[in-house]
Amino acid sequence: MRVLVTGGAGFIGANFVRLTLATRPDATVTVLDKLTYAGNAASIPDDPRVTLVQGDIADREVVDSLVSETDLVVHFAAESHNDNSLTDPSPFIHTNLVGTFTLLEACRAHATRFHHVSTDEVYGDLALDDPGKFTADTPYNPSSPYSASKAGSDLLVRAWVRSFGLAATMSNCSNNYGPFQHVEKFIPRQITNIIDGVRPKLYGAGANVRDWIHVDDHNTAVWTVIDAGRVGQTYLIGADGELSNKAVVEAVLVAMGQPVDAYDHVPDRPGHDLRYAIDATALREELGWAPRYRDFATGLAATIDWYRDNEAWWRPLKRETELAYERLGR
Ligand code: NAD
Ligand code: TDX
Repeated sequence: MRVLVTGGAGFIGANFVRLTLATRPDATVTVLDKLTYAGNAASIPDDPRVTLVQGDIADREVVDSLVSETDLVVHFAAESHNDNSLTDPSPFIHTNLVGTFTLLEACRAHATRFHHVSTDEVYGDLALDDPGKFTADTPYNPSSPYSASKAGSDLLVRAWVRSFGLAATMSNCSNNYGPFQHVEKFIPRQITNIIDGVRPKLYGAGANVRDWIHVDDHNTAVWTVIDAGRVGQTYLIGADGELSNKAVVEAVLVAMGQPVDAYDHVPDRPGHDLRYAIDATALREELGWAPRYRDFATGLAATIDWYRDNEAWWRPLKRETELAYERLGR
């Protein structure tokens, strides 16, 4: 099976490529990645079954040619960081909307199977005391330019399924953590700050809740949906991992042998979503998927070890990332 992975040099995509090589002996993988600030060729394993093509998913010619030679497209490529979308939304519109449109058109032309990777942020946020969680029936209500552009990309996929009969599935996942995540994101930022002797930074009071899932569990779920999901269907992916940001910072500090209160509060993110929570019942009951990492502390400890052991991977990104946060006062 020839698999085209867009964004395969990014966090989740690179872990997906690794999982695919390890579990699918018949698969060959082509990664299409622009290698933006968030992409790193070093995240892709050196393997004869993998080819990296540096290119833009909004480039029609490149996309059409690669899609014509593939059996399955798994679409991870995106501008993915909320904070960046508040500073400059423009690349979010280009990649998440025009890029997804370009892929859809190529898949339509070549009748290629498509899987679209998306986020729970398209549903907006929940109150802290809301007993409910997001389901596939929750109305879209995105808050940031990032989540609005992802919501738009989801709707494009749905339209291509309905209007053109595209064989596509979709998944919306909660917050991922694990190896190869850019140090701009919450958990790796705090781990690498502590390694550098810098205090972690908590936005606002830290009451906001995220529903954490290990990246490998996200990716086994993506393969489950590709293998067994119904075409045209959206599956929500989550592992019942709700934690406040304050609880996460404290867990990182304790796991790294620091005092539990050795962090700073910094100004809050504008429009900051309060709480995300996924109801993954359909995925579990209809498709029989279950997460392997059921305990956040275990997954977090492995992730901390990975950042300790792989400083050469993240060190070149750290200074520039922190300078950008400094400019935002965060
Ligand atoms: P990331 O920012 O780590 O990686 C994105 C990758 O896409 C990078 O390698 C980048 O170079 C590439 N890319 C960006 N623009 C491109 C373009 N125009 N053409 C080709 N490649 C381009 O992101 P991630 O955290 O790995 O997220 C992957 C996907 O999963 C995204 O679609 C995101 O919305 C979704 N998602 C992420 C999370 C999370 O917690 N990180 C949760 C749910 C869903
Ligand atoms: O230094 C920080 N301090 C802090 O308190 C950073 C970087 C973040 N935060 C907070 C903001 C969020 O409530 O931590 C939480 C997580 O922040 P991010 O890592 O930026 O993730 P989030 O905005 O929740 O979005 C992530 O999950 C959904 C991914 O970046 C998205 O791509 C995905 O769609």
